[in-house]
Amino acid sequence: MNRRMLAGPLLLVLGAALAVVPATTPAAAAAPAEPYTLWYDEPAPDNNQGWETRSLPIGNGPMGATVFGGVEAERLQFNDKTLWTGGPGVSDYNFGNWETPRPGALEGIRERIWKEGGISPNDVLAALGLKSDSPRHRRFGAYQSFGDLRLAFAGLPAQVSEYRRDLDLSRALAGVSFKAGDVRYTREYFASAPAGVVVARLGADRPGRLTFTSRIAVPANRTATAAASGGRITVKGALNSNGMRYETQLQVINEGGTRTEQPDGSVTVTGADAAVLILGTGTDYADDYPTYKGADPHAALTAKVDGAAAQGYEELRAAHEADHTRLFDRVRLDLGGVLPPIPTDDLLARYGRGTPAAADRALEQLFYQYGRYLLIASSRPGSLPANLQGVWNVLEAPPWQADYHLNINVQMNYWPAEIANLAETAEPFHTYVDRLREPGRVTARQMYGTRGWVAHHASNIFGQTGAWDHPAYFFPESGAWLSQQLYDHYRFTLDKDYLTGTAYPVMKETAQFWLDFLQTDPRDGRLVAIPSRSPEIGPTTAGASMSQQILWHLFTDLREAAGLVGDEEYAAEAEKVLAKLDPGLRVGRWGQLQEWKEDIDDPKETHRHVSHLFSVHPGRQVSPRTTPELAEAAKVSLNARTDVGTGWSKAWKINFWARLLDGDRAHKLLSDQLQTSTLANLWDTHPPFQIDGNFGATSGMTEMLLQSHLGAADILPALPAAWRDGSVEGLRARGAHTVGITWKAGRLREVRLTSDKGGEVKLRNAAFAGKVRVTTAGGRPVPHRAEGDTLTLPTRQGEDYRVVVQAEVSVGVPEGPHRPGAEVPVTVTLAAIDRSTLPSTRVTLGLPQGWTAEPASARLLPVRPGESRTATFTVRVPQDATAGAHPVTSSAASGGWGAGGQARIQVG
Ligand code: FUC
Repeated sequence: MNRRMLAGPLLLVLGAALAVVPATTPAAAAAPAEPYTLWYDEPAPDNNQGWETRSLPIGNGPMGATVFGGVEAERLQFNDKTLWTGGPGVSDYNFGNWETPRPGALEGIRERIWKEGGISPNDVLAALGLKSDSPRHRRFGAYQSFGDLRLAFAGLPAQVSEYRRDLDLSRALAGVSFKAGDVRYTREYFASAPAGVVVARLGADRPGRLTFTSRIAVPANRTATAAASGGRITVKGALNSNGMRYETQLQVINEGGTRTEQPDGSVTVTGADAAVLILGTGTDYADDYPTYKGADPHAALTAKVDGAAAQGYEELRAAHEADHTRLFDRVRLDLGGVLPPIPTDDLLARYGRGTPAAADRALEQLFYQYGRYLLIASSRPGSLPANLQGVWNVLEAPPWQADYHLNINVQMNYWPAEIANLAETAEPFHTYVDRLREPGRVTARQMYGTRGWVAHHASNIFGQTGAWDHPAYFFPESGAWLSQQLYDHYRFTLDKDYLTGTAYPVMKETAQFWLDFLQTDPRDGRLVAIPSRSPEIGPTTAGASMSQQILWHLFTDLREAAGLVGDEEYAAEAEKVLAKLDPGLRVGRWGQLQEWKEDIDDPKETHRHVSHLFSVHPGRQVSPRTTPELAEAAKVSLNARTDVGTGWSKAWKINFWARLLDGDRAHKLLSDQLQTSTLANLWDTHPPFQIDGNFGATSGMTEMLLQSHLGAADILPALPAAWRDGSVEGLRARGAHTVGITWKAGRLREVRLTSDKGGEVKLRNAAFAGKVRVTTAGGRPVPHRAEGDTLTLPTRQGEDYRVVVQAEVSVGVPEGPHRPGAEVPVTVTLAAIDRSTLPSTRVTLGLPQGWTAEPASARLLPVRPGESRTATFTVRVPQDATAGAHPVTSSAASGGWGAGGQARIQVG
């Protein structure tokens, strides 16, 4: 919080104090979105650290920009996802492939692994990797800052009041406003996907008071010419590294006042009422193997900026907002959050430190939606996928080149896409994977002598599929992991054309690689990957758990998909592999899920990668619901790893604990991430800034509320105590369903469901063992089946359904401690919480061994809607009862349904 620039108190308080209204019905859910706004009372410092921790990001997919908000010197740093050094423009670029053949290299490594059990990853990469790319990443390249739009305002005092810089996630609008003397200045920024440009409007509430000079600065690692005419600044040139041509144009449109162009390529506006700026970028990159080169960007860029300039500000903004809200508004999350009237950096700093719970919940809601916002802003159809920093980068040499890491990071970027109802944002990711196949075929043939395609641990925008000689780089499983995500898109959408045209060809060609690469393990006759390494940890062996688990998913999915597209031959091929494949699941000597085929896990290892739990998430081999022993082993492994880790590692752990059905632990990891791995602008930090943790957290929070990887839509599978009351709208479940959920006091109240394709839907929650009412939105009763906690109902395409819980049972226990031998009055209350009358019901208590209740059971008379009835029992605490909390459960059951509650009796 800023001490120097005093915020105008009243305006800010009112602006931020709008409470989040809990949405309990679909009608309320359709109301305007909550104030999902990040705001600050100071600018971001004008340096790299200020950029990383405090600038506010906007983006339209291909382009991104960050707002600093300086009063006299405003800075908009901007990016275009195609501007990279390296690649085919560098004469000796070779897609990471070998320059000369290395006969016997793979066989030599395999022989040593069979003989020695495990060998050093350095040896593997020395034999199979490409000599280091030096100077660092000269050929591989790195994502580049495009430049900075600099605005120098004349006549503003050093001291201003009522300063506010904000980012409204629901409208994708960034803003700056302050008062200088008697004039209020405002700036509004957005990145329009329909127009393909970044737009700014600078205003003042008194006529003629806006005077500024705009110019564009670009980094020094390129040639650059700057010119200005007709209010249009054009800066263009080529990167020194690879000759990639780039161009940026800024159109300055003044309302009132005068405009002049200077020979240095800057434009000055004097005495205007307002001004609109339109910024566009282009390069001659094309996603086109092997040259990756397209046309000079000038013509297309000019047309784009001309087109946007012709539209006018209001029209541009209306189209932008309509486009953004179409995606953003699909999901609403209410955890009972109420934003307090404090800046977001203060909200974050106070999180989990005894502030009102409603403020913490508000930050969690904001963080959740920020993940969705960032995905919309950095990944739109027709552009490259979100990289390690989404689309935002201020440096010439960003961390890890801001590239595409394929051993978890790019996968994690897209975890929220389906479940958080942004499936179309994954299109760039699908296309990217699809296009990697062409270069990947060459690498597969050269390095391993196989069919199919392969990529390793990291790639660029130029089809790098080979491996560097750094030990982290050996990860040929990346393609199989990527394929799993492509097939999942089919599971969520049931889009047969996508399956046939995109996912299946990728899956099949990936499988071809593995059909040739897999070897029979002489120890047990099973098929294993060799060499194989658990990402970035331990020795290189045969059949590390993650490799095998990923391959189990690949061939299991392939068998299913081949059946769906009618490729019988490959369905049979997959079946054959699965019969012999080592599934990578073993419980080791300290009860852990083994990370390797050999029982060599170190219980003290706290490495950030927890790759052997791929089977828990994003995989589906291990779950407390289906494989309880393996799930226990997974918990042992995860506990040993501890809750520490980089931002993305914590985010992954939210997903793990959600899948292990431990909502409180998942929530603990979320709060750890917010407290220790989140920057003031709510970007995730590894450290440094790395965006996967933002996406992973949004995914994990969704997994706490809804899971569908085991067939049924599992409702509130990992609800933490901290999220006592709430609702969520618009989540997606596999099988092409949209799901809304309302809960109260930690228990399910209502599920809202719409099916894109109709068909039978299975829902899972303990409440379904009790009495529920299932209707269409119009109130027509829908026949359904209940078996234990699973409810099955037929659905028709596009129809809305409501499943409303009718009965709630609660147990009342007087506060303890109670002495051994004491008689404790325990009440069981049955409430008819919706419209059904609950028929006469028998109520019983479940007590610890040796405890007794009087009476043994009680009969309650019918309960009318909105009313409740209570039975009272006298529970005797045995003389030998130990001190501590003892569970008491209750059940109420009547013809075909039953419902339960529970509490604890404290003995001491
Ligand atoms: C993987 C991780 C690192 C980092 C990098 C970008 O290699 O092990 O932690 O996230 O990707």
